[in-house]
Amino acid sequence: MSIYTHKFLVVIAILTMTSDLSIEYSFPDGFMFGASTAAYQIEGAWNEDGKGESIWDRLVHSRPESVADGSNGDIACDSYHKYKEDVALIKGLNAKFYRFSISWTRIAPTGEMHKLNPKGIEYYNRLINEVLANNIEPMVTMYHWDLPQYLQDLGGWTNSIMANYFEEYAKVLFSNFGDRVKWWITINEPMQTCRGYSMQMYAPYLKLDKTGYYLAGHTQLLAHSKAYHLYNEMFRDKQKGKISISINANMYLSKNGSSKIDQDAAERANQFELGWFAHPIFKGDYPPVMRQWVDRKNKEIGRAWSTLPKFTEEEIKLIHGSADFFALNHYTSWHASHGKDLNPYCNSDAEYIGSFDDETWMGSILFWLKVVPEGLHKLLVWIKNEYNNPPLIITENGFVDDGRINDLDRIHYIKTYLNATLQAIHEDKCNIIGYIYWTLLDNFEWLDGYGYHFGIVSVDFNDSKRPRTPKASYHFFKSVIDTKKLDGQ
Ligand code: GBE
Repeated sequence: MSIYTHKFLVVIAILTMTSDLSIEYSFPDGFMFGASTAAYQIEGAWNEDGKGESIWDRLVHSRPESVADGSNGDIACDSYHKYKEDVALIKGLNAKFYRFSISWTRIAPTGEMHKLNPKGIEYYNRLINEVLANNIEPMVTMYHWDLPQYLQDLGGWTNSIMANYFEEYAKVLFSNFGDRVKWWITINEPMQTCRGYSMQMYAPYLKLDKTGYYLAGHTQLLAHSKAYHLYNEMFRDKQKGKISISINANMYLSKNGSSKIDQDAAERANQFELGWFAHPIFKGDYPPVMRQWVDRKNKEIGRAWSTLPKFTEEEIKLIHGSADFFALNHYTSWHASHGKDLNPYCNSDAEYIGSFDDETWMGSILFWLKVVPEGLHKLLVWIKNEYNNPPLIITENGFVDDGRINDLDRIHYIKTYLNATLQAIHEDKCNIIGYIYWTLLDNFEWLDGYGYHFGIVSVDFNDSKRPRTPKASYHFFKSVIDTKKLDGQ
């Protein structure tokens, strides 16, 4: 990019910044700004240096038609070779945090920890050291959806033994990297993992309906808590890090604001999505409304047991309290009203109808992503009230477009969502300590392929060198980080 284009983008970014919001609030000192990526979406090098096959490698190679453009992550952003450039981009933002994930099959090709791959461990050592050398803190996600295929062949997350495999994997990560990594996310968005077992939305691309859905969630909660307790028992004293799990949640707002049955439907939807994973960790066991409704639904159809498995008393205790902070991934909001929905994205057990029929909600090129910053504000207050105001990091929040460099809609999204965050901090005293944008680089957007861009940095996928170009939103985000304000002062 020429120096002129660069200056032009900065001017545009600053003009946009000052136009539609006049915001007084500042981000508190020490507020953690960063950007996020995930191994399968950026690394490429899918079979290099001893890496084993993951469920994503298997899916994209065996069923390429399942990806919108028939593409895959074989090369992606080639970050396996270009990680230094990625780190330099985080550095250029003046961001303090880089959140990335580790590919389990690079560490151990089959997922079994007695057969480690030293070259995989070396790669993450190089990456972590590069991050630290640039005065950036790594936040490491252990699992962002790329399960070893060998473990999938054992049933994957529907087999409760996976919790033990995950604990062993976590032990290897703490032992090798925990001297330098102080922020850990065990699992990214457990609910989306479950959709890979129920409705073919992700790998392993299974259609096991609610049975696979709730089983996969149950095992992930157990896996997470085992990793957490292992850290407490073996590593915490020495390594002094923090651990959580990134829970994704839309905000469900009552469609007819004052209608009690719609309010209840929206509350149920929130409990069935965010509460599914947050309630066991921050309050203990599944949300009561989820237990009651799923059990009743199963009884009604004559199933002998509930598809929502039960924890033992001991498991409830192990899971309860197993997070040092609340890690929230949030993109958008829905309306919810009472009723039976055929929309597969809505959990039919919760009996709500989801919709986006609000003309004031700006859209995007993906049907599910509407710009509803007030939804984030309400969600942050909901979490504060529901879980006793835990320290919270927004570990993902991002906007999708067609990949333009002058991405004014993305600037608008980031600005209004950060404004909602500031309101929650200053007006509602929500204990929010960080914001990590999804994502640093345009990348392989799972089954949507390469046509949908969330990055603040563009990547030219037609050029084998995969050159990176910061977008206008990159410069805007940097100015927020530099000034701690949204108005560019
Ligand atoms: C994140 O998930 C992922 O962590 C990241 O890897 C991904 O690139 C990013 O999203 C962008 O998609 O009913 O609203 O769920 C289906 C965010 C589409 C959660 C969108 C899939 C939200 C899960 C409709 N959703 N996404 S629905």
